[in-house]
Amino acid sequence: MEKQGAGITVTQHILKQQRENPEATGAFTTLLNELIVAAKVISREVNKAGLVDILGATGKINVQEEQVQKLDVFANQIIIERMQHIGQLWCMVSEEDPDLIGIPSQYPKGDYILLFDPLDGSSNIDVNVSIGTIFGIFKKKDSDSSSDLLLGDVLQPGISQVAAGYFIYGSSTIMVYTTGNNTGVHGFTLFPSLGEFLLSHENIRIPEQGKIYSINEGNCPYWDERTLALVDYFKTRNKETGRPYTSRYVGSLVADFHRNLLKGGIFMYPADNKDPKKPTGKLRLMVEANPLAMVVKEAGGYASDGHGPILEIAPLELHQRVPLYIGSKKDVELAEAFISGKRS
Ligand code: P6P
Repeated sequence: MEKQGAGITVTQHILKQQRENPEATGAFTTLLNELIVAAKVISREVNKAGLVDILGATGKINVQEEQVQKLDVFANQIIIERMQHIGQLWCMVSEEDPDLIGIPSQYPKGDYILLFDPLDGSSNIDVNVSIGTIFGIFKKKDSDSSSDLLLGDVLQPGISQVAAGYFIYGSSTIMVYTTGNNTGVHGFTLFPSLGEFLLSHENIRIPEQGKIYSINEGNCPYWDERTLALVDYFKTRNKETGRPYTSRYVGSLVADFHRNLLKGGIFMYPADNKDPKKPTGKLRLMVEANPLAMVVKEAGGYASDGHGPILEIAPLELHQRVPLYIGSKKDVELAEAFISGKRS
């Protein structure tokens, strides 16, 4: 076990990447460092949630028509309050808020747009299952410099993200992020005694093919024939293709994604006819699928909506939902072949 004080902090890692990027101005470093502070505050609250009255639901419903947990509200407020004054953001997008979140006039604005799911998996908060924060960062389009907050500035395809990552609040608090352009995917573990994230997973690469499939099989009555055939494929015995796969499903996207990123495998949340208002599945393009799609692509994996790359979807609205197949490249390509009808 490395002695406590050793190890590269995430701040040192970000600064090193800044030095290696000739166009870097330090703005991005400031942004990421402040987000890390917000995550440390959320981590502390999540870890003591069982001891204070911050468990349970608020009795409110969010724009996703989901029960709002007290920790959801806390996490959302912490990120907004910490990030709005750093002078690097044009605006923010939160899963918890229906509209764009502007920067109050007393603070300077910047060119970055932060999109986030403040506490993903919140239905697991009260049962001590890992939950997390997912984030993606765009640069504002070089549209006219009007100070108007334009949705067009934000509705960019995931391929335009300049960075993405997540924090997992579980047995330990881990941060995983990438700035793309072959800089790799790197993981850092929070040492509470130091208050620092130290490099623990350098240059994460996802296995090209896995042995794990993650999906909520309780939804199978609502799937179409192609989805049923795909899931049945992973469950069918076939020695040369290493099947049946093992089923692992926590119900927290960040936890299921992180396990498959490290071990290999595929996470699926297909379109279903369970809720006529959500025909394209439950997960959100802008604050969940796009950030994780950037991470997995940089780690050698792939993310699809069943017909093509998640990162190439031109968003039409802020809280657009998409079917999500994400993980090991070969497994996701196979899923895409089933869902698009190229194979059965
Ligand atoms: P289901 C959590 O509420 C979440 O948004 C993701 O974290 C998770 O992958 C998914 O929903 C679980 O949904 O329908 O399987 O409970």
